[in-house]
Amino acid sequence: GPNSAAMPVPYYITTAINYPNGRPHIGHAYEAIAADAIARFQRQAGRDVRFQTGTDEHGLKMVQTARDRGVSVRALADEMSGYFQGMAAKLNISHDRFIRTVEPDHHAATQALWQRMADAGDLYLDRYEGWYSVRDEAFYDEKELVEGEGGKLSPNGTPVEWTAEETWFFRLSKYQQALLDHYAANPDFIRPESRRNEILRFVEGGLSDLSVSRTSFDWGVKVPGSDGHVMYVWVDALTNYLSGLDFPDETGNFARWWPADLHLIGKDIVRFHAVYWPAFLMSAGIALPKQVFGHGFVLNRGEKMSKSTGNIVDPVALADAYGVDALRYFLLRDISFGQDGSFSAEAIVTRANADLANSFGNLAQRTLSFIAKNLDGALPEAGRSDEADAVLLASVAEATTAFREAFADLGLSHATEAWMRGVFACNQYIDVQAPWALRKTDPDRMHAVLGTLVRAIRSLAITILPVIPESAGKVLDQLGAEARDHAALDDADWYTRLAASGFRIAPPTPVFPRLDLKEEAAD
Ligand code: ME8
Repeated sequence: GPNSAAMPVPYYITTAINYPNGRPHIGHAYEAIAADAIARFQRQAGRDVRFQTGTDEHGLKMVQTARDRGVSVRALADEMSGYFQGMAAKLNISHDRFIRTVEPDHHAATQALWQRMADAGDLYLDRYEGWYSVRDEAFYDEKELVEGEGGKLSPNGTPVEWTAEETWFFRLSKYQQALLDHYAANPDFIRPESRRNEILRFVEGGLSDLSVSRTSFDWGVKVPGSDGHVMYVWVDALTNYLSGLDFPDETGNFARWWPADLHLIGKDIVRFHAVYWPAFLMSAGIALPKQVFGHGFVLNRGEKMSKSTGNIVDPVALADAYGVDALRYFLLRDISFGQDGSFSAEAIVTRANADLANSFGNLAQRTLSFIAKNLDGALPEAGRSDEADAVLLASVAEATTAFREAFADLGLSHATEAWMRGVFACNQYIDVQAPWALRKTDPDRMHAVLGTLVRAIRSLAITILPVIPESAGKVLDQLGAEARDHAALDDADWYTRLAASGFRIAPPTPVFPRLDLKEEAAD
């Protein structure tokens, strides 16, 4: 019927917007890469994807960093936001929108949201006295603080300072039950489970009203009708997810993509996304995002990265040294998604060599160069098939299906692990079938083996595209494989069509070089 024409279903995914008070580090790269892989996967699945990332440029941390460096806050924001945009370009991030919170439209959107919360009766003026961590840009209750060497610290171990000023408050306490009801009715709203439990405990413990404006500095979004007040940076930061869709215009992009399917963020900012944000949205009468996923932290050889220990690693330098796809593959394969994980240059090299260069790369290179050399690049003919061919193609189909199932559920490392099972099956097959030996003794059988491998390599390359888009794309180019979405995996006729087109495989350039550890990048 007229309604059955495949109308692509929208999918809106966002990363956190990063504080540009310094250059991007590997944690920022990790989040961007994970979100990008998910966005690419959903596009392959036929979804109409919108993917947003950006920089969060207001707040006291920016003000203080600019003061320390002796530059204007805007100059600091412009320079550092540029590095984040450069990182996204370098890492092959396929975002549709890079939002900066200094943009005038974002200010207007945030003021519109504020006005709705005011209209709902949820904002009131009072005096705030309490603890604030500039590093976390967060207020903390006395009971949450821990005693550190130099005084009180936030639960994240960051310094807190006593703050006392007149501010606007948001009636967060009013939303305690509504939030708990929402978590109960939507068990997947907060993932993974550990984060969900943490948030449940926090909200069950009672919510205080939230101070949502500041008067001691003016770098931020102005509170409408309240001279001297700028909004608390998290009010404006969270609103980026709406302003990127042209809110308060609720037609166009907003109508198409809101509510978001996934806010992908790190574990340290789940409270802002799973408590404050839904409460603001409820107050403003706006639908809630479908899911908040708090991924784990990337640690440098098991250590937390910090400016003071000087162990912050520049992801662009790492990508230059080892290749973008080696870095992407390593981060998504070696870190169990949702948990913390460790990284080191050695670990990247070891993983990329084992899985990409020696396994998948070698498989593609051996097969394609053999065809280029011995069949003059023509696609192998049907030949004499054997049960082993069907068994291999079934193992590969099983691996690619397992990849898709795990990936759709954000089991990114399990997905990649499943994919490798398909690669191993191919390498076993090629060793047992030994097509090079069949060239003289049984060319008919050789054709069947090579044709089976071409099919398997294409499926594996399409499947791994979201993780390593550039190199998997090159393998598919070498194979003449044009369609690259999930539907292409089920297209049984492509091989015959390609063969009939007269396509020839050219002598291939290796796509996955063997990596060596580089001294400079290892530190
Ligand atoms: O939190 N490993 O910005 P941010 C993995 N502006 N992820 C990490 C990480 C690490 N070592 N360090 C940080 C902010 N992240 C706010 C967000 S959103 C409306 C506003 C993650 O630059 C962190 O968890 O401190 C967050 O998701 C993102 O990087 C940006 O952190």
